[in-house]
Amino acid sequence: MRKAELARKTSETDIKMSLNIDGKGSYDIKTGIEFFDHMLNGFAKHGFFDLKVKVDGDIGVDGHHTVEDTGIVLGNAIKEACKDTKGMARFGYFILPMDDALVLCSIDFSGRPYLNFEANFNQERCGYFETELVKEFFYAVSYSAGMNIHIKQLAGDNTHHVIEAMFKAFAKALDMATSLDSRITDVLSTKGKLR
Ligand SMILES: [Mn+2]
Repeated sequence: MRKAELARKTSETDIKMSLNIDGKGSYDIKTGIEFFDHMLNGFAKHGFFDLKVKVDGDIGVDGHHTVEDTGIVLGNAIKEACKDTKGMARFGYFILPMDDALVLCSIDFSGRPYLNFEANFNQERCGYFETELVKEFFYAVSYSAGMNIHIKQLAGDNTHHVIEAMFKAFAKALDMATSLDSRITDVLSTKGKLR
């Protein structure tokens, strides 16, 4: 089982996380922002990752530090759990529908960070969650995990649906990219090295 257990504490957030890449989709997530919990629950469930997250963040300021720092720790946890890159599929993609919403997510778990994020949200908030933080979250994940992430909204009016489709599309793409393929006997790169 590929697992990671991490803790990160700053003056802004105190985060404890455990991740099992080879899980069954169980989750226990409390970030203090219920909409964000809802998104991470969907990420764990649909990626078949076991994920526990406890965040004590300065949400009295706003959600920025909590969401960004959770992205940093999740990226670090993915990188740590997948430190042995041998046999890993590396690329993953999904186009996920959710009623009106259609979202593409494509990733290369290459060791190189990059985020391309194309979306237009109709709402500034979903509950207490500021929608501009979705991009901050995926930016943090891409940099701390060391992966290319392209996320593109292909359709959708309902902001809740579009964001939820992003988290689920990312989950499916990451599940594919981190899957082990018995045909890959070494590391899937002509350079012979990932990261
Ligand atoms: Mn929902």
